[in-house]
Amino acid sequence: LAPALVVINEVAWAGTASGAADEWIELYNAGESEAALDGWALYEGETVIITLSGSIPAGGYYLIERTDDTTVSDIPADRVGAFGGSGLANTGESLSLRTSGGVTIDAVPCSGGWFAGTAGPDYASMERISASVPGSEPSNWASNSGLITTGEDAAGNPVRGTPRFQNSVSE
Ligand SMILES: [Ca+2]
Ligand SMILES: [Ca+2]
Repeated sequence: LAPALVVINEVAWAGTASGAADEWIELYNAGESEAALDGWALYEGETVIITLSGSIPAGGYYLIERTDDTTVSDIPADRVGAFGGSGLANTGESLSLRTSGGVTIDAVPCSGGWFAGTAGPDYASMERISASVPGSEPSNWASNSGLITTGEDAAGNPVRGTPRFQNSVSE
């Protein structure tokens, strides 16, 4: 069986202009078939920060919003959770995506600092450039350009990112 080609595709680790706790993460299925996510989880280090459910169609996106579904107010979340309570530290986290069997599908090791993205005043997300280049490669990530954005935050401001949409820096 070919490994699933689901990747961590975008990380809004700083939150939004509406609230620093309004973090969100996007997954992307770069494979040619639907991926079932039941039993999968996102980790910070060895700690589960959210369990996943449902599925992602081939070429589809999966939006995880922290706190509640109004983090990206005009786009429905696929999953909502507390991200382990303390959320994503602005100083960096080591993120990984693991299957129900505990197999690591993708890893974004940023415990020493995020590869891209900005805190206030822009709150630009960290976008992956290519799904076929490892998430552990720092040069495979860039801050949202601001030229292509989707969604609004809880206060109606444009989100500086592309939740549930192709990344602005995507090849
Ligand atoms: Ca939402
Ligand atoms: Ca995106």
